Amino acid sequence: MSIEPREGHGGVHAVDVARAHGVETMFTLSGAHVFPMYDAAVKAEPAMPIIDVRHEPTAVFAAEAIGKLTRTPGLAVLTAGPGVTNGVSPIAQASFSGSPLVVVGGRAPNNRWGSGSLQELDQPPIIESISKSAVTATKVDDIAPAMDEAFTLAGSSHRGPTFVDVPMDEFFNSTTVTTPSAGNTTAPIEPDPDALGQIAELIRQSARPVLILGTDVWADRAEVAALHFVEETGIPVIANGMGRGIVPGGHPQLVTKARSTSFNQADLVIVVGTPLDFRLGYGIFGGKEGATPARTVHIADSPGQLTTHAELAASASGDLTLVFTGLLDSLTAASQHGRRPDWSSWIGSLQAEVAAATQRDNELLTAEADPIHPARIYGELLPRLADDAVVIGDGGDFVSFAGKFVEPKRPGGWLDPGPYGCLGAGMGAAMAARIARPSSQVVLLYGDGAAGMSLMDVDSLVRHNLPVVMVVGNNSAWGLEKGPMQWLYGYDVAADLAPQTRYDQVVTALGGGGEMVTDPKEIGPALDRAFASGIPYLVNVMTDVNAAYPRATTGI
Ligand SMILES: Cc1ncc(C[n+]2csc(CCOP(=O)(O)OP(=O)(O)O)c2C)c(N)n1
Ligand SMILES: [Mg+2]
Repeated sequence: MSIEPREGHGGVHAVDVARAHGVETMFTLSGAHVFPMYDAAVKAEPAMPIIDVRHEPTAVFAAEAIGKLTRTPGLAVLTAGPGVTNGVSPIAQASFSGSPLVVVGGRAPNNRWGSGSLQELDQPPIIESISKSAVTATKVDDIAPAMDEAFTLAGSSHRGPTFVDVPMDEFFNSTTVTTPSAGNTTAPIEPDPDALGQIAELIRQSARPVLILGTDVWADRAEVAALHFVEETGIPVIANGMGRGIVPGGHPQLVTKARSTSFNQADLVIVVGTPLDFRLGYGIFGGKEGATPARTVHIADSPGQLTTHAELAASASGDLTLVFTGLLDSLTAASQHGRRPDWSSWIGSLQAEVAAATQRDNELLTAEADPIHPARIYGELLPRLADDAVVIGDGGDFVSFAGKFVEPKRPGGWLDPGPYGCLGAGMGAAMAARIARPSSQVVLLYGDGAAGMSLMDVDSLVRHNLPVVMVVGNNSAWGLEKGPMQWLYGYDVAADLAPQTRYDQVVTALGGGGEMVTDPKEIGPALDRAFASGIPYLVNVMTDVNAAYPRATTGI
């Protein structure tokens, strides 16, 4: 890719590079330090849409979610000082989730540096530890190369956020630029064939293997190769993060509902594209009551992602499509010599467990309880979800229930808080989903606590005509903190929210629609009205604060 020589101010060059890297939308909240970005976006041909929000985290969460959904880096533009520091949590989330994201910061002018001009803050040192790179484009001529590098780095495995700030005087300066670019990403990393051979051998020897597919399988565009591998080998699968939907919900090899049995009884667990963190028992599977734990294999999209704490039987890193095809080739070559493993009884026992769990789930999904059990909301939502729906979780227990009940039919449509667990990410993600998937349902599942962090940005949904359906599981509490505090201390504090707050009326006041629901039978019709409304619409369901999520992990 090469950009024609062009005369213009710094913003023109920054927007040119962003567009060359596939950026279609800019997310921002105004500040004079970054006006050149707006001027360039408005005058670009065609103009680049600017989605301006009411609080910077929403802009950065939106850009991060564009990265997650489209696998092309999203772009957020933050004004100097407080604009940039308001972006810290979402940038950290992008780092934890491996989301491709470029953040452009305004910066106090060079010609005043050290004299105390407005918002004079050296920002890269603040962002450095939560990004792949954080640099200042010191001169107008540095802007295009710095942006080009930021996009290439953000979009290359292991993906993540990058940051470039530009001194205001240089941003407004003009220059002529020709930017050579190697393209969006660096070359794919070839996995080591010997490592793949070793893993294939472990799989062949295994009587009870389980494969875990995580976010990076999607992020690395390996979902087709992964499903092919799964179907060719017959291996049971558990999905994690954006790995959900790669093996479609209802597939006979998807045993997420038999998660604990799978982990406890497996003799080999192969984890692909996700860290061995608290969500996966730190990489220790089984081994309870003197039993032998499973052997663990870790496969990552790049060497830096491989675990340093867990004991591994083998590991490999590199482009995940090459990993899956390499593993399958190795297994197929061996099975031609009559050594194809037979896991049918293992799969059969897990399927029986899945069927039993589905039966148990059904009782909760249809619960008539008063106050409403949060699971009933999912009982009503699931049959109304199209295969290409984008479902976003932002909250505590209410979102954990979503994780339990929603099994996406396609990959790339499930956005959860990820290992950073940052409340407040949902509104930006919903904005991004509406833009990236214009014809899909977009459903934002909000805990009432989480809703309070971003609900004012319904104003942005309305101004920019971005209809999404919001569903609040309103238990009048920070439920995921209230329960544990009760358990630890026998009392709780700082965990209650006002009873029956009318979040639906907040949305109505901001120009959307909504309604409150207290009767379980009314949830379904309310959701139908929400999907049919064509405006930002919030269904505010009063739920039972005592119906806590039955949690197996604490995150510690
Ligand atoms: C930014 C941020 N602040 C605080 C927390 C700690 N936290 C985790 S879950 C939770 C409660 C969430 O409450 P709500 O959104 O109402 O969902 P519920 O658990 O009640 O279903 C809190 C406060 C967090 N994860 N992120
Ligand atoms: Mg709550």
